[in-house]
Amino acid sequence: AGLLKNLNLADIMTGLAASGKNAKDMGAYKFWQTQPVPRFGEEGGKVEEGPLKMQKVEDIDQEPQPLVAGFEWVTMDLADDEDMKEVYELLNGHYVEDDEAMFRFNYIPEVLRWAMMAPGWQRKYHIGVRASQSRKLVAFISAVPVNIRVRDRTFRSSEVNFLCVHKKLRGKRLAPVLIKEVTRISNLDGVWQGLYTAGIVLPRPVSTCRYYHRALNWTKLHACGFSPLPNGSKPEYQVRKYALPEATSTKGLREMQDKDVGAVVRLLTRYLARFDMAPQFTEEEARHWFLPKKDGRQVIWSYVVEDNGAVTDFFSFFCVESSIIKNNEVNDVLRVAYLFYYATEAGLSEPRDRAALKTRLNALVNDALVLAKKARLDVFNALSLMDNGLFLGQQKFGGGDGQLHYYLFNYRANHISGGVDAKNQL
Ligand code: MYA
Repeated sequence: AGLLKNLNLADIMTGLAASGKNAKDMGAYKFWQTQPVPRFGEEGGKVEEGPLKMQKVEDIDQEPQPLVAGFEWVTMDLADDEDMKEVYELLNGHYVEDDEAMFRFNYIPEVLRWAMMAPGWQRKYHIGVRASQSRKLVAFISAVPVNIRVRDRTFRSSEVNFLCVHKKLRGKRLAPVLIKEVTRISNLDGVWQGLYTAGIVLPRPVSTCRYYHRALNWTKLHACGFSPLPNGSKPEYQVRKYALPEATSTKGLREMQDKDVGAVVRLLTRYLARFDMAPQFTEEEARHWFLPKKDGRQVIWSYVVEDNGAVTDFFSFFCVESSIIKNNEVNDVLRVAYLFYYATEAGLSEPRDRAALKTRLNALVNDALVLAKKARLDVFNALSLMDNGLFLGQQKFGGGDGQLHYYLFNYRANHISGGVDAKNQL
């Protein structure tokens, strides 16, 4: 079993830095030990899955918790260019970095809008904190609604992302206040569960994945310090190793269009049913998350294979840039592709034919690499989830040192093992 969407654009870098080193005893989680999340030390054995705490909307505070003097709550208007610029600048200066500060995310407004203005979004979930005098935006948290299925139960939850506190205000317990506020707003809407990912260890991951990277433009990755030259190798050899064909190879492959949305949702729903945890997409959501928009910079690429009028395969990837920083100066950007959802009839045949699935996924992902390279992306990232173990090795992805932990808020679930380590050995 595997899971889920690697949507949390935020955590690629924290992931690189984490690997469990942040774990502490339960008692040391002063905030998290007060929250409805499973505790460390209670793992093992099968538990009954479901909400940890039941509440009523009438009992939820109508007003936010007051902030310390000098700060005030605001909701940001991401449709407004000025507000968008402020969120963009806060995140770019203060969001997730790698340990050596070599790369910093460059979240262009197109990506922020895609991630935070998904179907069902409401402005009240774009929560900011301003310094009262300077009016400066100093902290932010956001959520979009998602229907998440864990095994055979589906529930609505708030998918929380872009939690960020200005570097000068760190360590002042502002993050718990932001988390409580997004919880309160969700609760007033009758939403009692949350979904989030982080590179750091918190009580208590429902699943943990590893990052894998596949060079598309090795020369650039090497020049900026992302890819080392392996001992005994030569640059020409690395370039040859990662070379890709000029054209895709799958017959019937084409860009996804609006007319494909229904077929893609049906195929994806059947495919995702094979995993223990997955979002459930409506057509409106699939249109938002998958259909490439041609105005502005492209964020998402999606392709289908059409065979005799039927959609038999689907894959998608999105791009988030990272600034390459040298001597505190931004010299260039790394264009990073992230494998998003995919589905194929090859995984759905009865009886299950793993060899056929492996062959098909390798062909599709190889085409994804070709298309990402054509789009001038520099590296292709994927996580150890879904059926990725069937192609990561063959497609020359290398394991990164980062992990990504998946969390559920107010929902107790048995551990879900990642696709690669469990069944799909590389
Ligand atoms: S993950 C990305 C998080 N952002 C970054 O890493 C950007 C760079 N870092 C920062 O901006 C700050 O360091 C942050 C913490 C804001 C992260 N998730 O205010 P503090 C706990 C959850 O003194 P600061 C993403 O966006 C920490 O363990 N908790 O700390 C998903 C401690 O609690 P405890 C975290 O460093 C976010 C407390 O905060 C995280 O100034 C999902 C310290 O607070 C973290 N990533 O600020 C949020 N980092 O004492 C949860 C630290 O117990 C959503 N902490 O150890 C839950 C679901 C809610 C919806 C429910 C609906 C019903």
